[in-house]
Amino acid sequence: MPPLNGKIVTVVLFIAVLLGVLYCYISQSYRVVLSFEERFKASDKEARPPQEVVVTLSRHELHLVSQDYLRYKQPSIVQGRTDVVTVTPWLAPVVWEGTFNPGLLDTIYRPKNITVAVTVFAVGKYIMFLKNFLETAEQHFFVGFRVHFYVFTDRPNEVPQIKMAAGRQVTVMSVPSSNRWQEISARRMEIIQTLIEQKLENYCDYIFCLDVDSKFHGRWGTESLGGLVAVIHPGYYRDERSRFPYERRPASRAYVAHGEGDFYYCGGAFGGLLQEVHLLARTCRENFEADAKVGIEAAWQEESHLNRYMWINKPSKVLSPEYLWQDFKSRNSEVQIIRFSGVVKNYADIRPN
Ligand code: UD2
Repeated sequence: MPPLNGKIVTVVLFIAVLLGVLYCYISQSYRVVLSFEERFKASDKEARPPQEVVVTLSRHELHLVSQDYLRYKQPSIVQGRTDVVTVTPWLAPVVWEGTFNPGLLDTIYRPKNITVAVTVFAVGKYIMFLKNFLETAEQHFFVGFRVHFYVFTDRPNEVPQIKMAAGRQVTVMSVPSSNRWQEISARRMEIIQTLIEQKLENYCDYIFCLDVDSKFHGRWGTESLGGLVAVIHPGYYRDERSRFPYERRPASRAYVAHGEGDFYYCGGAFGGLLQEVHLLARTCRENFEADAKVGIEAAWQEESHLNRYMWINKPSKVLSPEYLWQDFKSRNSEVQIIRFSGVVKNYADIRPN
């Protein structure tokens, strides 16, 4: 073969290898940049996105980088809390005071530059709770991190002006009022789903959806981050599962049979990675609407649907009742700190029905 032909063959081979490498690279990246809609298009009732996508999107969770200058108390696997259970049977951590190192966690999450979205609904007279909620959130909720509060209200003019720290802001979104509190509470899933699709994709990493008639008393921070995060309801955590107020009618999409169910979770606080909460909100909304078509409203509206969802789609992190206590309850000994708590309210005064 003449030397010129040899050179041409080498160049062609080189280009072919280059194109091969380029193709592999692009097809890998494509999996990451699939549009949000595409990722979740094929959703039957409680389907989850393909495993591959979940893994790719959970990079915030999987890669935990510390700093070698950091000195902290030596961890132990033989000493620690013995009065509470700190892991579920599917090996998700249950977060209690004394089970984590806040400084270490903040050091791990700070370089990730995360943004946390919060949804809070203040419809009708519930606007009265917003000031306290936001002011105490500024003192305790993800202090030092970027937080964007989305306030949904029918009274935008009554939203209080709160001084926010750098990197933190409030956006007010108008929603219609309603003369049924059940509807206000239940409609939240649809609004959360739409917010994620229209505003949060490519902007926020995590989202927490919280009840407004509550306030913060202690740290709620990076220890609460996870794929799908649920909070155990303070009213039932010592009870047998037969006493949990799940929806018990088999005709409902929120149905949980006797003998089933892990914990009873709060409707007033849940969260996680954007993609996980999107799937949760969309599934609960679809199931809620399917129930409505056959004239069913689940026992505790979206809280019942959330409990059904979490029974099948196990939360990857479970927050103890420290993360949603109730002011009218005296503190049990295992609750060493109350971080967030529902205020005492007179339902007759504040609900529309
Ligand atoms: C429980 C749950 C709540 C929800 C409800 C069942 C907890 C602590 N609370 O609380 O999340 O699952 O049962 O539907 O787990 N709201 C308004 N205006 C209204 C009525 C409600 O803005 O007129 C919003 C507000 O953000 C409030 C939330 O809906 O925090 C839940 O309503 P609630 O606090 O009256 O429900 P509650 O106390 O029965």
